[in-house]
Amino acid sequence: MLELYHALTSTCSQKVRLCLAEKNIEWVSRPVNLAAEEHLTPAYLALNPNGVVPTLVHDGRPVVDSSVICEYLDETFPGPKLTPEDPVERAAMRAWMRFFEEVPTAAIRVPSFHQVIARRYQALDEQTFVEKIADIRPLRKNFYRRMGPHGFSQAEVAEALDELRHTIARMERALENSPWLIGAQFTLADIVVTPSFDRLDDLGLASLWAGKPGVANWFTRLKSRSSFALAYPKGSRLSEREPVRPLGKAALAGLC
Ligand SMILES: N[C@@H](CCC(=O)N[C@@H](CS)C(=O)NCC(=O)O)C(=O)O
Repeated sequence: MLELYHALTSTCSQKVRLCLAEKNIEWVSRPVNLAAEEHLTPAYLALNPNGVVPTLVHDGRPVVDSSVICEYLDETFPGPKLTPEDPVERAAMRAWMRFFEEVPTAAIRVPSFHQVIARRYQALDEQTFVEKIADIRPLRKNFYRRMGPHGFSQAEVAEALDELRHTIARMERALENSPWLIGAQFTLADIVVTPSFDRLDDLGLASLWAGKPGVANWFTRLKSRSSFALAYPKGSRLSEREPVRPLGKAALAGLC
């Protein structure tokens, strides 16, 4: 049996749902309510000591980390191959995946939390926020501490947007003359960065790829694949659940 512990709005869970849909794999959904801190319970921490979603459990054995899970699924299950045969292309795909983890996946958390999730905590004082919200998280304690109950500083938001712009510019060079990041083959590299684009769109930041036709057409092609609708059922977007606070002009202009 293949079980996925995940949350609808979690971008890391969305990566894995896209991968499962692309490979036509049947799976059992184990929803985890992040707002209710179900990912911090002893039972969940026994599966995933990082206290984050997603976690895949295959015949009782847990596999953690969304990109690792995607590679595991592609190696283990039949269906369309999402990894190139050619070793150099495979290395290029993995280099994109590492870059996406290091740069845009980390950067997208800043506007997501600043524009939406921080609002949940705005009534708390700093000390209560640190004790009750930040310090209970094994992996994200310092990220939450940096954010505080009122969101990130304008400078931190501007820095994150700068990293996202850099990512988009780099992708544009790869996608100018090619449908997918590794050329003709749709691969895990395309999958793992897609949720960051959908999140930017959801946060009202699609203007970041204005004037970048390679990236814009790539995202349109991606959204027209049948896997996209399957991976994003109703309720998968933050804006469907909570208000999105628009960013200040200074952060958008990168002036901070
Ligand atoms: N590197 C991990 C990161 C997973 C992650 O950060 N998940 C977020 C949701 S997208 C989470 O569970 N956050 C829990 C929290 O904020 O306490 C992966 O890719 O699986």
